[in-house]
Amino acid sequence: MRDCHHALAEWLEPLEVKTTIDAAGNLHGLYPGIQAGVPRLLIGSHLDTVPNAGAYDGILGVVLAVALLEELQGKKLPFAIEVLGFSEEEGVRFGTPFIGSRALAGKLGGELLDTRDAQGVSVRSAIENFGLNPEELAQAALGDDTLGYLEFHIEQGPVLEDRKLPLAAVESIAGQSRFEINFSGRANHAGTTPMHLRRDAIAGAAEWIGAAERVAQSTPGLVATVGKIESKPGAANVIAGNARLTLDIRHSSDTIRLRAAEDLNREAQKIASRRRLSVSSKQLLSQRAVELDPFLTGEIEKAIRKTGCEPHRMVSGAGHDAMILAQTIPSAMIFLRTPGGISHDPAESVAVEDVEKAIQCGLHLLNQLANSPDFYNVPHSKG
Ligand code: HGY
Ligand code: MN
Ligand code: MN
Repeated sequence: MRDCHHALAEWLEPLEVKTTIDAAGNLHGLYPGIQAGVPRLLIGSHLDTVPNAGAYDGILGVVLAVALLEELQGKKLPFAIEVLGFSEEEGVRFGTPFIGSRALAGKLGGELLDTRDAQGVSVRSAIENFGLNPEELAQAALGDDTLGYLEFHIEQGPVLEDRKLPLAAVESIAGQSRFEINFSGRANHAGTTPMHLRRDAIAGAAEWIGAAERVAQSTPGLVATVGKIESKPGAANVIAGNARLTLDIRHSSDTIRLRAAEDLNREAQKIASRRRLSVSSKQLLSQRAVELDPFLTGEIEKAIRKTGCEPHRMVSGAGHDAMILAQTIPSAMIFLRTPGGISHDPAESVAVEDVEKAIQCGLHLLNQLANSPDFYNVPHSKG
């Protein structure tokens, strides 16, 4: 993250943009407007990613923001532009996502700061270990001079490729729930324990994973993923006494998502009691679905059209920092096509021509907003 901050600072320095790091580790770079004191438009995305990731998820949105400033070639707009690089969006280390952007929304507080990683290090300690001061988190919260937030991001799915389109305007982001589910049974000898006397935690977890897949397959628009499973003691000749796994469940309707989460938690209890196991479920996240700003989304469609492309509106199945900022300021997203629909994997890619289109779209969008006084005259902090 430090190297990433240094690289961005070097790219922003020739644009006379000084970078700062807030108490949550987010990078900020302010490109001034035509005069001091004008409100600001935020453009950015996250700098962190997932294990064995691709090279574009998150970081592309930050580098595109830098590219837009370069393309302005010193031209100043009626509003300032603040480049944002969020510190922790994926939730890989602490299990719960959007830690950086929640600081801007003024929601990085007590319980979340005490959340611990696999080594028992809390978010608060991680902030201190990075040389930052958790007591200064309040200063990271957005001021009321913020007009809105734009995030360029790869689609991470197959839709744009299927439609042969380079860009899309995102109208909403699906809600997501994350759980840690713990099955406990009785470790025992793999050779001497008859099948009917076993309390096999992995076998119980496996039955439940199958149930989760069947619920998602039979519910249109629902996705359920068990991405991580750890078992103890983890030896080939020992029946597992414990199996700990994660559940990630998403849908554009909160009602359907929450009902499916309830059903799956109930199913875990049923499977556990039938197998004389115990099971616990810890909710790590319940993030509601978020509508993005209709005015900005409309402007994005116009800007996409000006690049000579047909604008496509779509729902994002992936979560983004925009869903946190959208709770306080008008927020909108532009998707870039993901070749092969592959993401969260080294095969993740973008087409150079699509990045070029995204930069053109961004310049049209800035020009449209600069010529829309009712956009920049009144900061829209939703409060
Ligand atoms: O998991 C997601 O939706 C995103 O990659 N943070
Ligand atoms: Mn991601
Ligand atoms: Mn992302």
